[in-house]
Amino acid sequence: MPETKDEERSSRRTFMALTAAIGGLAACESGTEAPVAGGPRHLGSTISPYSERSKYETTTRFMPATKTPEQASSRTPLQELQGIITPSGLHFERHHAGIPDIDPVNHELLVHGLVDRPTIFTMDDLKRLPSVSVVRFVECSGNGGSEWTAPGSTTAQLAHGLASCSEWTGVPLRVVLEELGVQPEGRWIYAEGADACLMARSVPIEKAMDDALLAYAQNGDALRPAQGYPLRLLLPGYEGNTNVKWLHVIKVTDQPMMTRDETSKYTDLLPDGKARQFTFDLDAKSLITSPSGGQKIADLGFVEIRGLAWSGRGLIERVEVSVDGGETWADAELEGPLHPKAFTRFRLPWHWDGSTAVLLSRATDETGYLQPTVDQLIEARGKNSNYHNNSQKSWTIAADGSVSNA
Ligand SMILES: Nc1nc2c(c(=O)[nH]1)N[C@H]1C(S)=C(S)[C@@H](COP(=O)(O)O)O[C@H]1N2
Ligand SMILES: [Mo]
Repeated sequence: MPETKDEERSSRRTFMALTAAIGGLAACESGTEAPVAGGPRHLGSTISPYSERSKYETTTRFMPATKTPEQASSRTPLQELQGIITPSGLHFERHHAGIPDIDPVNHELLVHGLVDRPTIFTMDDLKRLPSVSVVRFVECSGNGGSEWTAPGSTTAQLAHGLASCSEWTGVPLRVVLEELGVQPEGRWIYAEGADACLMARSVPIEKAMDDALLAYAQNGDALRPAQGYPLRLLLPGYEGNTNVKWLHVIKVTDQPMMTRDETSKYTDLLPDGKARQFTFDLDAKSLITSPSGGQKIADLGFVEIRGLAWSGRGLIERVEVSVDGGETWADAELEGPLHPKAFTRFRLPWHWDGSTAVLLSRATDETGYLQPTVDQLIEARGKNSNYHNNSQKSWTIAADGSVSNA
């Protein structure tokens, strides 16, 4: 189809022309090809109690070479996924002492400390209480840590795959705390997991009463064992570590308990020797997932630039994309419905003319905060810490269409 000057200006219309051309091709082929095995001429396989994905689909979590229970983390293949929900089987995993095998029949949650009525809940007790479902991301504060000083990760998965987004269902922690009666001196909660390291974190009571969730389901199904089955604390927007899995104790306290994971770890050492502590909120971040490192643009012409943006402080308000290394920016389209503290899908139609390009994205959240460049981040925090790297991520496109980490 010949292109007018008008069509050249609008990549959307170029795209329409493209699909028309591809559609015509396919129709023509199916009319002339001999029948192959499978398809409408053969009976398919039968129903099953639980389905697996197609055998032709092979995308997996990235597994490091060493995977002892203490050191285990796997990464979500963000560049392979669509929309905003991470399939449960591809949700990243991070655990410090392996995945415990917990029979929900025997699992209990003890809520005690500065409450009027200390109580032990079974899973059945919790499931009787008023419930909510919310779409929220979980991100390890170490996500992108390797990118801070040595931006060499070859794919989106390796660079930022310690982040995933699910629909979580559970009981608002507020409901339980109000039922039990928090005493006036109760200013913090201490949450502890039932795994071998007894992972524990302290959380301000304001967060506990705001959007903290005692989550027992993920994407409509029970939590996966790796995500904390049968119960986890979900603290939307807070650094991943605070989202205590295999949750079995909550204690209301008057001050933080200074656990290992909030003193020796998960603090950010600044250039002046001071450390940031209790840096709970994850700042706004965005990532182009396609085209991204390791991929190759097949041909000249229409390319839909796709990516994800998220902020621990609420809604994503705007995502801008640059194809010239940050010289000029265009607004990407955000796909609704938008959820606060959740992955937000952005898209921007682009016409690739075959020249080298440097792609970048930057997100602004509803507080007005703009995702920093890596130089701005280093200026603010130095190079001692590798937690909380939310800097802009670039991908370089070569003349042959191959994409690499710039
Ligand atoms: N009990 C317990 N909770 C835990 C952990 C753990 O090792 N034990 N790891 C934490 C860390 S560091 C992160 S980033 C998140 C990861 O959650 P996910 O494995 O569901 O992705 O869980 C947190 N909760
Ligand atoms: Mo983490």
